Amino acid sequence: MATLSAKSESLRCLEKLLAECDFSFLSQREQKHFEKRLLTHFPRLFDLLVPVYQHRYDLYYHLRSLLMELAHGFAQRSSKLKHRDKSRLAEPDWYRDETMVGMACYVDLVADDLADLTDKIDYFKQLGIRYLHLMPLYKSPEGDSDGGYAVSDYRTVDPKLGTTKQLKQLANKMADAGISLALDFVFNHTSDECDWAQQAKAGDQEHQDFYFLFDDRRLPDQYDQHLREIFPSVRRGCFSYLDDMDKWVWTTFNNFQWDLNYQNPAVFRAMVGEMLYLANLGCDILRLDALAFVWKELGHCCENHPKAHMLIQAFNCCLQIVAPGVVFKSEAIVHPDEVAKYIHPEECQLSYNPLLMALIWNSLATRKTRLLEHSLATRFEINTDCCWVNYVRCHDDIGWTFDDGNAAELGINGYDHRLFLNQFFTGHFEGSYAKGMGFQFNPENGDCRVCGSLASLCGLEQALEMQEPLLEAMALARINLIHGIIMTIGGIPLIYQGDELAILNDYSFLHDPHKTHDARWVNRPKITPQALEQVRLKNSAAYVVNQHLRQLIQWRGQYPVMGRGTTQIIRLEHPHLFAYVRQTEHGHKHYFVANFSDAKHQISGSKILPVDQLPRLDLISGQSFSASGEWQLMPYQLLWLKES
Ligand code: OTU
Repeated sequence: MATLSAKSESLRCLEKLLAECDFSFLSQREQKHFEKRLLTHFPRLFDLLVPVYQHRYDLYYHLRSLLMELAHGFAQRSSKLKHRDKSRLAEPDWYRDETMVGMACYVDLVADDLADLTDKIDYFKQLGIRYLHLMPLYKSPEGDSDGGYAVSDYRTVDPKLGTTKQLKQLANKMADAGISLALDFVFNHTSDECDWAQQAKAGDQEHQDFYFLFDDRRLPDQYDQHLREIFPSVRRGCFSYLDDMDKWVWTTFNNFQWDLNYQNPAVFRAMVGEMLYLANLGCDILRLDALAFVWKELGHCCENHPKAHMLIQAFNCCLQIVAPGVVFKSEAIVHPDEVAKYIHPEECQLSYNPLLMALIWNSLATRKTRLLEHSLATRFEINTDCCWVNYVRCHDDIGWTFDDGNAAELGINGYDHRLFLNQFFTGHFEGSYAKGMGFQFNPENGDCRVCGSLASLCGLEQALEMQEPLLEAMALARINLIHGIIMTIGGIPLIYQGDELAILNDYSFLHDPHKTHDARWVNRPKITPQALEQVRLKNSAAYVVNQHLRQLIQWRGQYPVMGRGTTQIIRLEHPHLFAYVRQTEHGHKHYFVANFSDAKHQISGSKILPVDQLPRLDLISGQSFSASGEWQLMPYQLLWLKES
């Protein structure tokens, strides 16, 4: 009866806390509602926080402050959002809808500011976008702010972009247009200009305890032995020296991004406050930035620690109490075994799918599908209440996060293969069509990642330079193929700004002293009116890609199997083809076959369709395919065989 007694312990604790807390700022009705939520979720929150903070004599005090934080968050949640919470609770898997298609963009790269973006909502709506991730738009340091991921104040919109009021208006207008808003919850670190960091610099002990500050290198040296270097070209190791304080501070990323110390429960409580503030702005999805790093312990690699999971679940629990209509999206760009561990209805309902992303690029480089098929066959399936976010490009670099074991099973040496992929996508491999740039080369282990826009990595930039129509056609076929896969394989497709226009690399960052050291800016282009104009020019690259994407989105939205269905990877064992099937619980099926090579390939239909099936229509080519036939796939062709 261990769980029963544990539960009663948590409820006893809650009873005491409630007796001490003054919620008079809530109406009687609201108090009742809030306490009901607490009764349901507090036991779990308690069970998560007690083991994490058992070393703290003052945990009870922190729980009381946390309860007050939650109550304030609840008080500040508008009735409109509470109403949305109610409907989401009635349909908790709303994000699995077949019409869900996402896009990620920077406010100032697609518009002048928030007000201008509000006027441009129709652009996204017309394209079929149902969720928009706005890259960090909070106050951050002038100059280099890691693209906004160094947050100075979570509660202030970057004045260059507008005001909080405008952000709320935008959220409202987006909701009216049926578009969900995703915002970043950057909770692993703050900028060194954040109020907490400023107070720490001024000598305030309470705020120094918000970070990992060290008087000398003794502990940093011990930690460093086990840590991976994320930005090795910024500095070696994970700590930065602070001149003014004569101390070392933990900085996983840039020197100006100070890691928060979650061993201190005050940090958890404070960040819950910031999280609820963001939720109450009216966002639907919170993207948990760099979530793998939030728990640090000596002797551990400090990524994916079991306590990181407990913390994230605890954050989610707080969300269930105050803003249950909001879901978490995991940004774990780590080993696939570890990515999977963040995905759970009580942890992160959504997760980027970095394995699919990396292996799609791998298949384009090698023209082979073995690793893609072999890895996804066992790794694609996740909790059915959760959902992958499938993407091919984002604002970051591409990291080759496949499993070396899976590669070895096919006779591929993971280490050597990554070297090849970096060579290929930076255009250094003979015959490569890709024009990418290396990112964060680590001289110690040869590790490197790749940056570049979708179009440039697919060969469009090279083809246009060479003025080779055939190469251009191939590049466009590659783009269309991989857009087709993220649209159909199961989960929410997430398009990256400019990819709907086949925008090439933007090298202007090389002349900006605040950006030149960070090659990721090559894939953060400004979407100019001229770029948008391209779409009108029939047969321009932008036109071809855009038309295809629109068509895919429209088809996707027509078939429930593209929403709340399941995916099965078909073990074709064909060197160049990749196939999967989507299925509803009623047995409706759509089949997909992709050719990852620049040559034609054949396969017999019976390898995909059961022999007793009627011929099926391919939505994309309009041709019919039967189980008894030999199917011929053109270079980079994708078949979408709907039910007849
Ligand atoms: C995230 O990415 C953001 O997406 C980046 O834009 C930020 O710079 C960074 O966090 C810091 O806020 O290192 O190169 O999963 O790969 O979290 C990208 C591990 C990053 C990291 C990922 C991080």
